[in-house]
Amino acid sequence: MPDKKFFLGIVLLAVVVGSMTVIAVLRYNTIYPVIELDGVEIREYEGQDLSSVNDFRENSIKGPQYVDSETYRLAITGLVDNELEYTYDDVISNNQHFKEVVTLHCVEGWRVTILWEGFLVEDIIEEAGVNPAATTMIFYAYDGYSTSVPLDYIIDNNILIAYKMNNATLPPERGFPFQLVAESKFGYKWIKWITEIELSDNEDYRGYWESRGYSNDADLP
Ligand SMILES: Nc1nc2c(c(=O)[nH]1)N[C@H]1C(S)=C(S)[C@@H](COP(=O)(O)O)O[C@H]1N2
Ligand SMILES: [Mo]
Repeated sequence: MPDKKFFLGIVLLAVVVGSMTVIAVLRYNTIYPVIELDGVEIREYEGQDLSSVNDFRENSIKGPQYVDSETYRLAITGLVDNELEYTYDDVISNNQHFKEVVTLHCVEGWRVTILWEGFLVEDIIEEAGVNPAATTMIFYAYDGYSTSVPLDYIIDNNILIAYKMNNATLPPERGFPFQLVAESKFGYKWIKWITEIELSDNEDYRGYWESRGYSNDADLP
């Protein structure tokens, strides 16, 4: 019966083509996962071309972290008059917002130019009352990562903590809720998923990559 063989052949072909398509789509999404945003990201700002949220290479020490904005707390600790804890909404509603286009350069050789929106680190720590002995800010993150920068660097350069990039809320992959915009420093100072800011007098503190051989000042050449 040639009809039956023909029919079986068609079914077999459909199954093979179908499963190959499914495998291809799954593979593509694993290699190039498309990040979901709360809106359409802008790709140009005041005449300047911007990179995309998808142009970063994901190489975080433990992969993307999924932080719950309801239970999230940002702690201000160390050499301060009062240690404080803020919720996500506290940070968003109690500080003046700023926008700035800044390029992140990773030591691996790639870079991305992004419109960042956030708050001055200086404003966020102000209420805690910084002790004059503090010289260093140590940042800790949800994935166990840490890094540090001089307090003067933060103040003199109006360094921001971002909660939006290219007009969209930071997605989990890019550091939700907050990433440090460590302008003029290599990417490993741009800590994502920030949970704590410690004021310290320990200028020799070494963060995750710094303690593995990367320079502690991380200044771009
Ligand atoms: N919490 C945390 N922040 C981090 C990292 C990390 O592994 N964990 N990686 C750093 C590095 S090396 C770079 S280049 C930037 C951008 O990394 P991304 O492309 O993985 O977002 O995030 C920085 N912030
Ligand atoms: Mo990096």
